[in-house]
Amino acid sequence: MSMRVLMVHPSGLMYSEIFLRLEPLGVERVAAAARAAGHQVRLVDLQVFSHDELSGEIGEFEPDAIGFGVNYLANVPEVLDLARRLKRLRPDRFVFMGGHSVSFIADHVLRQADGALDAVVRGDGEPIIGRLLDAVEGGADADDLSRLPGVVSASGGGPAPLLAAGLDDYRPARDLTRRRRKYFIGELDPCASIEFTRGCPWDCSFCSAWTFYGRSYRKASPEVAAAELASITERGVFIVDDVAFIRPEHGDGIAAEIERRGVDKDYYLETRADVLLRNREVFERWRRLGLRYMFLGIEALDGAGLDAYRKRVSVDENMHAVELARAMGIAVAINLIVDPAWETAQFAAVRAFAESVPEIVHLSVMTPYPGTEIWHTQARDLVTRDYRLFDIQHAVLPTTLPLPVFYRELVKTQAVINRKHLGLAGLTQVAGIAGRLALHGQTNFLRMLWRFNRVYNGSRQYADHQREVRYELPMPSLTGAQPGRTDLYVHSRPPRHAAS
Ligand code: B12
Ligand code: SF4
Repeated sequence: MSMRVLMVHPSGLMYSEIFLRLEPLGVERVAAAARAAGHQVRLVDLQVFSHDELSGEIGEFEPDAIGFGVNYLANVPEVLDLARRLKRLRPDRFVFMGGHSVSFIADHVLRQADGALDAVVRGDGEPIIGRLLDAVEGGADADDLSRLPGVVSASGGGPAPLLAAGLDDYRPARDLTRRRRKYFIGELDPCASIEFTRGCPWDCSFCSAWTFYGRSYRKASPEVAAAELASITERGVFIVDDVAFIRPEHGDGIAAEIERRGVDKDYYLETRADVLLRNREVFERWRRLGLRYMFLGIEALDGAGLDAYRKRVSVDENMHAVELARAMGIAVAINLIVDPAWETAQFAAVRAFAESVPEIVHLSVMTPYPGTEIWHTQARDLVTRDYRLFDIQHAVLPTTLPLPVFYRELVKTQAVINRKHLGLAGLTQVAGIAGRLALHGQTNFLRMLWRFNRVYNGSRQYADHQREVRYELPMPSLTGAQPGRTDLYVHSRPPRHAAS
């Protein structure tokens, strides 16, 4: 016996799709585990398929179960509307969700779905998906489902989610994602994604990566990671780890396997300044293997800001890391967090900084998410709970500047940064890259260059606040005080052997 299962990844957000669109790795991994449990699985990624095409797929495949990946709060309204429509069409079909964001607000989303959603899976999907689908196939009701680890149903939630013991058991079901040539990041076009490690041992106050995994840290074995890389057809590879190469021996181990197999790719990764400085040789080795782009979460240009975010690095370390990456010939993107309290002087200072360095400077607006510490300490002031605005491109906390002026300053700063990269100096280089990619039929990068001015528009961002709100985030627990660490965790701390 087996079920027909359709896994669905929601649409991309306009504000992130300018620079990149990436394969839905989490959904692919859950799909692989469902398939290994004997079920027939298909996958539709709404980043590259339309809602009409999803309906067509459902009509043809007639799935018994439909599972949505909800890593992003901003996607919750779309997914809730889809769940309601699908349930209306066939009430006996099992509709469920899983993923990062929904894990923190499972009860709330279930209530908002008003019966259209049968279950939410919290935490890692691989260890539980087989048991969940088997239970559904066997006729489990809401009570039975709520007894499965990490599963929340109308009857509530039962035991804590299971933590996958390691990352080696399932390879993402990449064969199920169609239109793969639409996945890209900048000029890595097309681009696949891969996961070498899961979790983060730091504890920044604005981030939910560490709370999701209970500060655990798991690694794929170098042999398995390199074999997976070798099986990827795309030349570009985005390493999704929150902080790449924390453990130098792990980065070296994978590098050795890549060298042994002669895998030739271009890589993009994200890491921290202190990790880069500490493990410089590993990054140099990866540079030789094809590491071309690096995203560094610098977050603030002053010590007070870094302390407030509990980043645990100094301004000096941050700047040294940028210089080091630059000297290695790696193209660096720096992230800075925009505090809604900023006035025009702070925006001007960031513009001056952005123009003084060759790096790409990316801005994200400080946003309290459920699962972060600042959700408990700062969310009391939220000016909106509209899910769609929780995409770190909108201000959901009160701004010191009038909101339209805040967006004008934000967009002006982003435009300066964009002009710098698409300005005269960069244009010849960019034209060369775009031309080369177009010759190979890859036009994602080219299209990205034209989209910026259409998408980044202060009036449009302000207008986003005026839309009718149908779904809102839950009220935060307004303690104002710092919550206990473990109270924020989706996964409790792993047993010793799993953490290593
Ligand atoms: C790669 C990535 C992206 C990619 C998206 C790729 C894609 N299409 O999936 C890009 C770069 C586009 C992206 C963009 C954004 N991202 Co992002 N992203 C990540 C990152 C680094 C890795 C995700 C990943 O692939 N992980 C590996 C896979 C295997 O894990 P997973 O997806 O979590 O899946 C597991 C479980 O969640 C669960 N699961 C997942 N789906 C499903 C579905 C079902 C049915 C079930 C049962 C289980 C299940 O099982 C999986 C296996 O265990 C995460 C951080 C992280 N470590 O997870 C941030 C993260 C998810 N992103 C974040 C943010 C803020 C964003 C943006 C809003 C930022 C922005 N404005 O640019 C945008 C919005 C994206 C959008 N909606 O279009 C935040 C989420 C915060 C929040 N609470 O909402 C995170 C946690 C980063 C952080 N440190 O804060 N992101
Ligand atoms: S911001 Fe980076 S270092 Fe800090 S907790 Fe999140 S993933 Fe870890």
